Amino acid sequence: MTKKGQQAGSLSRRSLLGGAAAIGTTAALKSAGALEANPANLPPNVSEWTPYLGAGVDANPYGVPSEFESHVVRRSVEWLTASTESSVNFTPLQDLEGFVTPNGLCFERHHGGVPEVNPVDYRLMINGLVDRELIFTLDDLKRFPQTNRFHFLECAANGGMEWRGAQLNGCQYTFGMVHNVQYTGVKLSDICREVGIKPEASWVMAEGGDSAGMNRSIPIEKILDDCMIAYAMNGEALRPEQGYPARLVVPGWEGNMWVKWIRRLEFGDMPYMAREETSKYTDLMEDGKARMFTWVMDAKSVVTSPCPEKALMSKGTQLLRGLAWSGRGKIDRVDVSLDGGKNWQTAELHGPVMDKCLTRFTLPFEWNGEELLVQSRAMDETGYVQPTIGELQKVRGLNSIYHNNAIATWQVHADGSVDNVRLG
Ligand SMILES: Nc1nc2c(c(=O)[nH]1)N[C@H]1C(S)=C(S)[C@@H](COP(=O)(O)O)O[C@H]1N2
Ligand SMILES: [Mo]
Repeated sequence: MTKKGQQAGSLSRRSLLGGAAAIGTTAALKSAGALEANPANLPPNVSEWTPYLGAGVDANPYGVPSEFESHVVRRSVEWLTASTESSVNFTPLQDLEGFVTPNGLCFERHHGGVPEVNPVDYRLMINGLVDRELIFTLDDLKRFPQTNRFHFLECAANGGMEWRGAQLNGCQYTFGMVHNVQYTGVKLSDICREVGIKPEASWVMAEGGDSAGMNRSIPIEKILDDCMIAYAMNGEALRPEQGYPARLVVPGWEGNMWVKWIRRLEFGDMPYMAREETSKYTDLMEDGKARMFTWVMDAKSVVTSPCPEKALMSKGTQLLRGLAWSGRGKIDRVDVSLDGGKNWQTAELHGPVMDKCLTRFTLPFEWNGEELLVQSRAMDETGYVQPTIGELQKVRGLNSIYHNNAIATWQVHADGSVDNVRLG
């Protein structure tokens, strides 16, 4: 077993996490006031906020979280990308409950910054092997029949830094390139009916309106199956970071294909071999060849508490929390181990358990100060079982970056603090 950081050479925990390193530790919680209550506010006293009128209804025309939740934010890792415009940040999974990611906390990944798209000037153009090449306004899209679906979006690079050993000491940094919202929009099969697809059309090239002009090829079967153009998330307009005013939704498939600020769909009869599916988002194997078009995100899970940011604060009964998901369908079962994979217990799944959607699980356990090696293992409705990193590396070798869905291990120490470690 090696500890985080050991294989990362000069990468110290401090430099990786900066100010965020202490979050979740006893010291940080103390300084945030979370542990040391003011006795004057406690029963049977009248708390200081009780005798006075509170803020009025106009204080926050658009509501924001309590100031005591200000540590619940997206975070980025400085050395991961060259600039903020071509960068990524991470969802604070360890601070969320249920299975919905709040819009302001959805991780962001963009290759050319967030464009400011005026919805009045927004257009979606359809061209290529169709009977009628059409250009839709946003209002046109909103006149189509509507579909509402919860789906996770995971970047294929999620956990990519962990292939060769535990590096980033946090649930947020090792698993946070995933979010899960309810999308409202139009099924692409309905748009296809409107434009009429020629029989020889077998691929669609989806192109973004950002400065990266990011594009991907998608097989027509997937387009007709469950892809959609979304114009809302969690009930409100898409956030600019997530592709306002419209993005492609490709359920269960790698996040890179979910083209944001979508401006064009071209129907063709071959893949377009775009940068993002040749140079990037391919998996380099041991023999020097790269796997291409590895679209589906296989079953994966993470324990969100305890985790490096969520130390155990007391002995006795604890409630372990986690999230599981699969790009192949519904989560069927999640098992949890507290001893590094020797013994497993089945966790409770909190419904609704939906297709290609995050599923919350919990498991109560007793803790009396002993060291734990906490793992979770997801199984989906196809029978697929989340692999160990050893099993994954046997097939994939050591060159991979993308598609790491291996079981992770959190080591809980006697003082309740938690580290990301590599077993095996
Ligand atoms: N137009 C455009 N679409 C894009 C990107 C981009 O840079 N430009 N990034 C892709 C990548 S790599 C991912 S993982 C997802 C991230 O979606 P999010 O920002 O909503 O998390 O968007 C994808 N769609
Ligand atoms: Mo991505």
